Formats: sequence, C-alpha cells, structure tokens
Amino acid sequence: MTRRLAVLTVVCAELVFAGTAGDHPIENIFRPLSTPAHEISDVSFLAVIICAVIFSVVAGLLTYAIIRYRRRPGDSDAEPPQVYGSNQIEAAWTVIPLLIVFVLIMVSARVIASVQNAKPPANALHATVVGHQWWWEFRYPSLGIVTANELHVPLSDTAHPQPTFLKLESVDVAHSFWVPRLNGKTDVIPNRANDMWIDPHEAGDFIGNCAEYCGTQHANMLIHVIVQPKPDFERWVAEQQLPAVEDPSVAADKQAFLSVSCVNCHTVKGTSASGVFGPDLTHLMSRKYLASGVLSNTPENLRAWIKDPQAIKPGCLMPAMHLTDNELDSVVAYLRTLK
Ligand code: HEC
Ligand SMILES: [Cu+2]
Repeated sequence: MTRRLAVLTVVCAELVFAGTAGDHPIENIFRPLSTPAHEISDVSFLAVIICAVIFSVVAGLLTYAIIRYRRRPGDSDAEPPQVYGSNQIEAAWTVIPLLIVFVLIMVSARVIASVQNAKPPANALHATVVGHQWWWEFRYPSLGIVTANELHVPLSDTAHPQPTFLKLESVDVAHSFWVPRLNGKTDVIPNRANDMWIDPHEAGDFIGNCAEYCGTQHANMLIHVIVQPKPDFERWVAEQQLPAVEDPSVAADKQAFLSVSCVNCHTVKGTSASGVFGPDLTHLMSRKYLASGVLSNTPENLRAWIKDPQAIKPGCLMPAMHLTDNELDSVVAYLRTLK
C-alpha cells in the first residue's frame, strides 16, 4: 500500500514537473509553450488561486470557531444567543461572491474570445486534421502533402510569429484533438469542420491523444506534433512533396507489395497504390512511430505490424493479411525504402 502510494506520488510529480520521460514526452498542461495554451494556463492559475484563497478563509474561520467555541466543562445546556438578520453580513456574503464571479467571467470571456476568434495572419500555415478510428490523417492542402500521426509545424518565434491553423474533421465518429502543451481540446466531429490554432515557441516533439472516447483503440490514438525550426520544416516539406523514391534494388519487392491488397487501403504516391482508407505510406520511413504512436518505426516492428496488426492493436481496422514469410520480407524491404 505505502509502496503504491509512493509510486503514485512519483508519477504525479513527474506529470507536473517533467517535460519528457525517455522516448515519449509527457503531456503537461502546466508547462504551456504555445500562445493559446499560455492564456488557458494563466486563467486556470487565476481560478485556482482565487479558490485557494476562498478555501483558506472558510477553512480558517471554521477551524477557529471549532477551537474557540468548543464545549468546555461547566458550560450550561441552554442554547447560546441566536442572532438573526444582520444586514452588513448578508450584504458582505452576497456582494463579495458576486464580485469574484464577475471577475472570473470577465477574465474567462476575454481568454475564450482571444483563443477562439483569432484570425490567421497572412503567413499562417494551414493544415487539415482528419480523425479516423484509430489514427490521425494530416493534410496540408496548400503544400500538396498528406501524412499520418505526426504533425510537423514550423517553430513560431515571438518576434515573427507563424502560427498553424488547423481544420478538424472526422470520417467516422467523434474524436477530440488534444496536445496539452499547445492548446486546449477541440472536438473532431463528423460532417462538421471545427478549427483551432497553435503557436509553439519551442522546438520538439509534443505528444497528445484523442480526448473523446471513440471505440476500442481510443487510448492508442496518439498525436505527435513535431515543431521544427523554419529551415528544418522547409526541408521536411520538400521531401514530403516528392513522390515515392524509385529504388531499382527493390523492384521485385515493390511488385510484391503492389500485388497484395495493401493498395486498396494505402497510397504510395507515384505508384498504382491509391487507397485512402489507411495512412498514406509514401514517406513511411520519415515517421518515428507506427500505428499512431503504438510502435517505434523499426524493421522488426514494421514486420510484426504487417504480419498481424490485430495482435498489436486489437480491433484496429487493418486486417491481418496472412502473407507468407517471403511476401512479408519483400513488403517490409520495399516499405523500408520509402524515405
Ligand atoms: C482494409 C484496409 C487495409 C488493408 C488491406 C491494409 N491496411 Fe495497413 N492500415 C490500415 C489502417 C486502417 C491502418 C491504421 C491502423 C491504426 O493505426 O489504427 C493501417 C496501418 C498501416 C501501417 C502503419 C502506418 C503508420 O504510419 O502508422 C502500415 C505500415 C501498413 N498499414 C501497411 C500495410 C500493408 C503492407 C498492407 C498489405 C499487406 C496493408 N497495410 C493492408 C488499413 C489497411
Ligand atoms: Cu479518437
């Protein structure tokens, strides 16, 4: 029991104070680093402080009354004097809470308006987030890029901000897009486009998760937002815009890939694979993870995933394709060339 408590305390402390733990950076609403996340965190701090002051006053008075007026030997059994209708006290406990609530309403309304009504500046990057059971598709219509699970955005330095504006859509059920260090949650609803924006001031890999229960693999629907200094981001864009590399040494493996039914669900730009049900694989090797953050993108994991995705992410919408070992080797060899 004490051990469990100790572990829990350590985990909580890590959640609050640490930014990263090993491979996976931790989500942390208390360490905002994007304009809207800062505003939200400031208003939450204000609310917490006001509540803490109210709690201290109430708990303090209560403790004082309990100690000061406790029953003592020799007290009579008669009721103490009863006081009714003090106008001053009534006025005080009506007006003070009203003022507090008024301040909270004004401050929250200002933050909500500034987060929700922000207009994209001319240089803003625009991207579309499409929620799927149980992965994320990221499209950059103006750049001609389609990718999955890892959203690359430019670093927005405070002198020359370049925010990213996201349009959120779903092809199936309701999801919710949440990267705690970058902004609050925004629902991702079928047949409706919601929007949100981020304006990250630090480069790095920031993790988020789907925040609306969307089915069995909801918990394995991680988001990585990769914030890159401008030149790195531009290099990434240029690479993503290219069609798949043609590597003659894997021509036979490519043929093997194109002849099994992967092509019905996956696109590899520049080949006959043009399915759109699953993630675009054109630049699969540029991603750090597979299956929306579930596996690191290593050759062994890639092989295990293609062999039987259901063993790794039970219930996910990619079926086990029952490939022979030779077919598996070929398909993995080909996919490994998709830089
Ligand atoms: C019925 C459609 C379907 C077929 C057929 C299919 N997949 Fe998939 N695939 C998916 C879906 C859906 C996902 C996303 C699963 C998830 O993360 O929940 C996926 C994910 C993947 C991923 C991980 C991509 C990433 O970026 O995370 C790879 C790699 C992959 N599939 C390869 C293949 C290969 C190779 C074949 C053929 C042997 C194949 N798939 C056949 C639907 C399909
Ligand atoms: Cu979801």
